[in-house]
Amino acid sequence: MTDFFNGINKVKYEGPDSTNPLAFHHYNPDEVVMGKRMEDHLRFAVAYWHSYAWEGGDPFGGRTFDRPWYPQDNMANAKLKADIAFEMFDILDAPFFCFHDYDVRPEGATFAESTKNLEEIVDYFAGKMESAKVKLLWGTANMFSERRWMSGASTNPDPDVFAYAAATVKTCMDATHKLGGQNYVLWGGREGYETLLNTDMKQELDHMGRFLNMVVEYKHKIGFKGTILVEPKPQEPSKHQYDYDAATCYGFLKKYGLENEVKLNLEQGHAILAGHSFEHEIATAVALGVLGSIDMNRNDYQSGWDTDQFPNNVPEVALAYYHILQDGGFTTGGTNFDAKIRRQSLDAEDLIASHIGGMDVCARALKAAAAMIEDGGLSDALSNRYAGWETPAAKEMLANGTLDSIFDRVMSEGINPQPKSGRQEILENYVNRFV
Ligand code: XLS
Ligand code: NI
Ligand code: NI
Repeated sequence: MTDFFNGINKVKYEGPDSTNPLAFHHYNPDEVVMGKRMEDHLRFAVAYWHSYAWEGGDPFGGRTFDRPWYPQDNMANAKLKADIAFEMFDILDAPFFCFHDYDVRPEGATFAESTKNLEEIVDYFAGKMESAKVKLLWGTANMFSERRWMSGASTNPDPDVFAYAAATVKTCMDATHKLGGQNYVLWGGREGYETLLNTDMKQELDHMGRFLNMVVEYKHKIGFKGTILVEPKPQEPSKHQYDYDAATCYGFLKKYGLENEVKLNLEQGHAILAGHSFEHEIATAVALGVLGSIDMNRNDYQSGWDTDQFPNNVPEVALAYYHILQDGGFTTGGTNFDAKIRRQSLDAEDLIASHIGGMDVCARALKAAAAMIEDGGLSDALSNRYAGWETPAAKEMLANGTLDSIFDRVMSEGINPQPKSGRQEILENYVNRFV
């Protein structure tokens, strides 16, 4: 045991009336919601990058945190960081974590050295995971921080960078596989452009499509049973990113023949950056059959960048889980807190409290979503609104109609549609009863 979390005990569920700030007030892992334990519904993950690798810097200033595992450029500190991370997983009773290669190992002077560092830390994780509860929700490669990635990874104009990216993803998929990861994520950090003046978009998209096919081929080759996930984001760090949003990603997967192999990891803040709501992105993925997992956070609505704050808006999160539950819930996916404490939140206690808050908000949201589903008010309203499509004439029109035959029917039957209320306010008031 390190002394980093001295004085902080394992977090327990104490119920909504408890005044203990380091207890769960709503997240009760064993509580059964719609026939399933809350922990098994929500599948929470702690994100290594925000809680341990990020040092509190912003575009205007450097690190604000002071952690015993700094500087992060040597293996001894990487292991200390892992010790403390696993202590935190235990304190939170977190079922999952997620990481990039770059978060967990020091960058080497060469590719071979970086790989050796990664393998050593993966063995270290594997040793810890033998006795720990925590499992790996997903692994990924950071192909955006180092200078070599400045013009993209698989979309880089330089084939040597494409090669470096392919080799990097191989090592990260191997690491994920070895640790029993349930998914592998690709977020295209710099897969996009700064200006079209220097960019051959068609060539870059073709390269990205070929790259993702290689990922899928490798998954099958090594027998990785997890899901390959692409994470949409419209911009930042690039001015424009190819994986703009769920619908754009689906078009990309379709074009490159991957729509049955790859699903999406949707992030609340990225949905907001794309000008959507989170439930819009989730509903789109559900409609297209590609919902995989979520990155739970929240974006500040005033600033135009990815602020990665912990969620605190139950009504918004409830609608997100409503669509997830309607889709049957997560299979390999889960709720990853791709969220960080503010740079003024310096203490170990802040790291714990932020996750408690996020977990409690999601728990309340899940319960509200489940209550709406069990009550059936929204699905009844939908059935009523689309009831006309259940009539034989409507079904026949959809199955066999042509513009000619439909024209004839409109003329002969004198069809004259009568508008009906969309009842939006009544439905909003309904939701308000549950959140
Ligand atoms: C950045 C992304 C990133 C991915 C993993 O905005 O959210 O954190 O989730 O590379
Ligand atoms: Ni993310
Ligand atoms: Ni993000």
